[in-house]
Amino acid sequence: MGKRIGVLKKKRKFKKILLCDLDAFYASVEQVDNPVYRGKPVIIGGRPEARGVVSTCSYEARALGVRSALPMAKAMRLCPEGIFLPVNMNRYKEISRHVMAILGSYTPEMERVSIDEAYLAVSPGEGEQTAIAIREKIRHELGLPVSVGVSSNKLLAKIACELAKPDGWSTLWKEDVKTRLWPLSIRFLPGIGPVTEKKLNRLGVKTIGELAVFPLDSLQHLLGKTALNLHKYSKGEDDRNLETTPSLKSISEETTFARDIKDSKEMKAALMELAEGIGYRLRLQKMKARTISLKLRFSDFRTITRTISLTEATDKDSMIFQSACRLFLPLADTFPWRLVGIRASGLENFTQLSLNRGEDKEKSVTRVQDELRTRFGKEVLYRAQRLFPDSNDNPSSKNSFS
Ligand code: TTP
Ligand code: MG
Repeated sequence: MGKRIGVLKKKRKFKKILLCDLDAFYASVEQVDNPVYRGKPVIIGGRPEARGVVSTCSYEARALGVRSALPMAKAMRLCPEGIFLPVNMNRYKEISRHVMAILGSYTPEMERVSIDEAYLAVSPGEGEQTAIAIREKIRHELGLPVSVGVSSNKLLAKIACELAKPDGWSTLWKEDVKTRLWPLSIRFLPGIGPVTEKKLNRLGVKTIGELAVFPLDSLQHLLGKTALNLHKYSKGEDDRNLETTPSLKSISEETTFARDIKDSKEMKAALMELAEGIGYRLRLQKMKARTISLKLRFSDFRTITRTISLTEATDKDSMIFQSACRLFLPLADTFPWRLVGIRASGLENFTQLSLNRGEDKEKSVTRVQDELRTRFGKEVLYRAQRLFPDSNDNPSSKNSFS
């Protein structure tokens, strides 16, 4: 009878959880941007003379004992041949936005944990294939290695990812707990830092398996409230939900001029740059905007906004630029201006059905530009109109804003 009840019991299918974490993130970005650094010990951090510490380092440097948070001076002693670089945060943030946009294109259920790490929840049958697809896409589009852990909860997905590093993916299921989780050091568990590790080690608890069989009341006596969670973790149990990021409502960019401007041509050049920035970010997020707003601040700090609704949602630089120009036209004699901004709202998700085939000329030029911008930063892009300042079509070649 009991067995028949088991058959009748509805089988619940749980979503699979993925943890994606880029490998040696800052160092890998530098290695992509500067091919001569590839395969070498690259160490990113503060200046040694200012008692700077290591932010991260490539796996080649890790092999020599260098680690995050180590004093830079010590890293130099350990690795005199190393390539030591400062933190180029703007570049890492730009790449991070692209990584997150790629991850977000696989599922709306995503929790961003840090600059290079996010949890995703996907349909029950799609864990492994999504992990493979994500790794290929990030490698292909950005040249970066990412490790992915797949499981049924956040804890096991995170540990699976750590076991797969660098540049790999793996699974860790509840049925693997005894064979694969229990032999690991307790340091793999969230909430166990060096202090807790020492306390537990003193009681002879070194592995997760030893923690799992340690009496809960003794653990509570030693560690207080955290004990219960740790005990659950040691059995591979974790009921934390994904804290998904709210969906994007608008994308805006603005620029304050180095000096107040009066020239409509300079304004249009600024609008073009802003439109390109917004178009790029829309395309990264696979979004199109239905509404474009223009924000103008005058020299006396008065600020106005004007808005236009489009008949068709767009992610094209030219359409964003033209809309902003239409909004600006009636205001062309309201100078001097201190600041200008563009906002794209009424955002809609769209799935790019075809990447290369059947796209118009503007689309294919834009795609190449986006790839360049992603790889080398926006400074690499010089549109023809900036290279040919005297052309009639060109409103202004001067880039007088910051
Ligand atoms: P992590 O993902 O912890 O480290 P990582 O990507 O460099 O290496 P891996 O994931 O392969 O172990 O952190 C992401 C970035 O955050 C890292 O590249 C640099 C920065 N960071 C610091 O600035 N200081 C730190 O102490 C740590 C741990 C990271
Ligand atoms: Mg990382």
